[in-house]
Amino acid sequence: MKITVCLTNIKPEPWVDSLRALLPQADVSVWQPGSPVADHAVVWAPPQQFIDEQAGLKTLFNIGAGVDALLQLRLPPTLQVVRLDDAGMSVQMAEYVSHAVIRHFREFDAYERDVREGKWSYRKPNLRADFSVGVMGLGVLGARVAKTLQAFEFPVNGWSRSAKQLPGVQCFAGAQQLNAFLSSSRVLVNLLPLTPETENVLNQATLSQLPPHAYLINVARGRHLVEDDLLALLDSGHLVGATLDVFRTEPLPAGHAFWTHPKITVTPHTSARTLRDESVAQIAQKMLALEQGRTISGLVDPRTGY
Ligand code: NDP
Ligand code: OXD
Repeated sequence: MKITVCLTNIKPEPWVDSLRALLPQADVSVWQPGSPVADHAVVWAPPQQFIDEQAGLKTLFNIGAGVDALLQLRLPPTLQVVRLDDAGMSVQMAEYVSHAVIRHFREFDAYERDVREGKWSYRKPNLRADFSVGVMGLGVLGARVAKTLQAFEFPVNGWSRSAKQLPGVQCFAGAQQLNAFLSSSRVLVNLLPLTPETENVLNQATLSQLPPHAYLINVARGRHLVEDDLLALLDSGHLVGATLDVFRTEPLPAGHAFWTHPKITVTPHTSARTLRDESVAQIAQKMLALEQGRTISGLVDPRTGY
């Protein structure tokens, strides 16, 4: 089995070493222009030249959960794309989102401000029953986030494409139930994949359906959010704040309004990082399964884009 590794802006050698350790029978190398065609590839943001030269490649293993950037390339119809299936990301996402929800619910920013000013002041506690959290996307990451938030006894809603039943979660599905989902979610968490259907889904019309004083947490992709619509809704007071991990342009450009906005918390696309050991273990197992003719999870459906 021949494996090629093509990672843009990531050092490939540690990935090659880990793959060699787990698959000693395989021929693993770093892709260079003109490299021979491999059976499988491990990729992050490969150039179109890589796809064009590797005609005949069977599988692209993306070292992330989101495949939106890969699907922008011209891919041969026979090439299978496989995304990371958790591989240690869901627990990180659950930590990040729980932190953001609890920080907002318990008003820790306000307490920190008061303490900096030497004030020993109590705030009236928020009621958990008024803090329903709506999770958009109930896949690998969204389902884990929904489950974790229930441990803190927040009412949890979920929205997905197909109808679902998750214990303790009020589930909504499809475009026809989007407004009902939004109007019952005081905190909105976006964990959708970026597809033609979901691009710009966080906009003036949808965010206005949230109850007054709602809060947004976007941890999926920057292109889900219409940035000016968020700013306008924060100015009007309909939304009281946002935690944003992903942006239309990354890194977030210097001087962008989000950097210093008093109601916005920014993190540098770090809510759930790819963990090399877990990812290589998952990818190696899946390569062996494919070589033995077994089916694997995490295959991307080119028709839905995720
Ligand atoms: P999954 O593919 O497991 O889940 C996607 C979910 O979104 C599914 O529940 C799916 O519905 C739902 N969905 C897709 N399209 C629509 C639609 N049009 N309307 C309603 N629901 C829809 O993905 P993951 O949970 O693994 O990852 C989600 C995203 O998180 C990734 O695509 C990536 O963009 C982002 N991400 C961000 C990271 C970060 O560090 N910021 C790290 C990792 C991922 P159904 O179940 O019915 O198919
Ligand atoms: C991913 C990401 O999609 O890190 O895995 O954003």
